[in-house]
Amino acid sequence: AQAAALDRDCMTLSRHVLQQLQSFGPEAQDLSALMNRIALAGKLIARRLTHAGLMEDALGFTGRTNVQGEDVKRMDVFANDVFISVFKQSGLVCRLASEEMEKPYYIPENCPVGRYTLLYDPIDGSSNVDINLNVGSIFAIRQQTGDDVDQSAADLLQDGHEQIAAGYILYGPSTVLVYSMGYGVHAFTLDPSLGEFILSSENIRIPEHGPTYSVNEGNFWQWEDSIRDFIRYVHRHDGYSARYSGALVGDFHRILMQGGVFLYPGTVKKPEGKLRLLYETAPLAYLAEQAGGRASTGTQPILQVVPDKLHARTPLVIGSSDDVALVESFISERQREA
Ligand code: P6P
Repeated sequence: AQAAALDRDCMTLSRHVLQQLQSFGPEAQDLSALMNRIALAGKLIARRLTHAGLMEDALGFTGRTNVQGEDVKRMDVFANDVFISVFKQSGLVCRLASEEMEKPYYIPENCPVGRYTLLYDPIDGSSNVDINLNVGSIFAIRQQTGDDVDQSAADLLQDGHEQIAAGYILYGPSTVLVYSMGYGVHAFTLDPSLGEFILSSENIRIPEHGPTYSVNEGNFWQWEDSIRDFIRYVHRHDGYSARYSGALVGDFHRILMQGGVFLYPGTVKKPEGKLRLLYETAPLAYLAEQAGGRASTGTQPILQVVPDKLHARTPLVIGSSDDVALVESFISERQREA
């Protein structure tokens, strides 16, 4: 048993990535190093979050608004800067595209053979930071196509099948890193005493159905009728319970591990919804499909959506295949009546 425990403690993130990419050849080294840098970013952010309440300028707002028109919190800026610092000298990526930056950050002198771009939401759910509830970082890795001399990053405006890896870091009671490179979904728990992310769940599968529906019912009267039809259905039927934390990563992680469905629908005023495609809904959709679940806008798979701009938004219905299909059935029913 001791030997088994030691073996488990030795299954670190970088070893797991190399195992997954055995057939990839030299690219495997780059991707393993890249994932290791993401893990370093996660550790730096987790460390700051743990001490934020004890530091002068870690919590609260900066007074600025970001490209999304949202108030920027000090932790948003810190986490964004962490990813840039971690990758600046790494020689692993050419560009970083973030929710917190209007344009991507270019690192041309370090543009490697793989020509990777890191897309990320450095702190998702930052409204939870000041009340010590879970927040997360979401990331996706794509390969640059073309040389983007005008730095328009137009090659990023492609569908989610262009992602070669995706994942998130959940800063909760423990810090958990979840990723997939197309060979299943795997979770690692940070062992602070080792400073290593150790494999804790391998080949995670989303159950076909789950008891949770996760949505902000405060928007009930802003939605299309079809979403209200779905909510009325779950209210009337046993076996469903509502869970909503206001932070996407934690709400999705519950669905990934236990099944159910998370929704952030569009509203009549904002049919495209609130969540951003390239660094929120597409990475999570990649994971959901890798884990045997589904992710749709309500009418088409998220991974088929081609963004018209870097910060494009999509509605999101994600989780157990049966539960996503149930939501879609209410949407198609209303479309038939229209
Ligand atoms: P609402 C956080 O701001 C976020 O981007 C996601 O993490 C979360 O799921 C959603 O917005 C919460 O939005 O409108 O329910 O407060």
